[in-house]
Amino acid sequence: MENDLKFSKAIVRKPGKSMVNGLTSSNLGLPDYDKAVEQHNAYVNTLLDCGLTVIELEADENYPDSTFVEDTALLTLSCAIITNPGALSRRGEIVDIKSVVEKYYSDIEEIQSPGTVDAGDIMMVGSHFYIGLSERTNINGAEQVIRILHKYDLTGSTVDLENMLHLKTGLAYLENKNLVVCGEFLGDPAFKDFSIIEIPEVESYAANCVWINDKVIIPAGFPITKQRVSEKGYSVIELDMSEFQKLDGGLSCLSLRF
Ligand code: CIR
Repeated sequence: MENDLKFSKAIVRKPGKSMVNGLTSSNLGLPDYDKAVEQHNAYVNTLLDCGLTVIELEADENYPDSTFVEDTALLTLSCAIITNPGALSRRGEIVDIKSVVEKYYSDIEEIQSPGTVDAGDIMMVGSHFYIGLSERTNINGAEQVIRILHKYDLTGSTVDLENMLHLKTGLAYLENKNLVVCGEFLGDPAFKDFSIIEIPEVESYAANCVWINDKVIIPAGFPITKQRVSEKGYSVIELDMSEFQKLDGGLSCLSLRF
């Protein structure tokens, strides 16, 4: 495995009022826009506290799920890959994201139909990228990602998903070989060489947490996760994510870190 990398920047997008029309399977009710804005502000402040420069984009009311910027691009140390989101209602999000990413990357690649990819399905572990095959990311899209990665001396492999929305709904890499794992990924031989931090089903939402420069951000209200991640020596920051959870969105989904 590679040396730990340090992120210096993050791209985020403010939630829009249209977020109430976002895709969801959660049955937790409609998100409250004002509360979501507050939670998003707290998220941005936390990224700043972690030492990142935050590029904050204005809300885009045309795309109810556009605050979940993570799905629109894969940002690696060598290149950026603009995805082709699996949900039709999200496909147009990539146009604006591409224009932002172009300011920071000279090597930009794009996934082409019929390939579809949501980058929430891609987990970076050093120079290797695990790509979940989900309802959003198909094999054609995953193979395009792997081909592109090879051009830049990076590697990728696929992981089958049964129930989760995205790969990182149930996995989070915390560097130093530490991997947060929940649900269907527990016991998966693909992850046998990691030091596993198991998240019980009752706290499954907290499996989507984020490592930023040796701090780990987890959603508030998940004491077992907090304890298990803290025990590994990380400084843990908790954020209230209730309004984004209503749209199946987790902490990683709200930013592109690079
Ligand atoms: C969607 O279904 O696309 C959004 N409501 C949630 C996206 C969450 N993104 C992620 O897990 N990377």
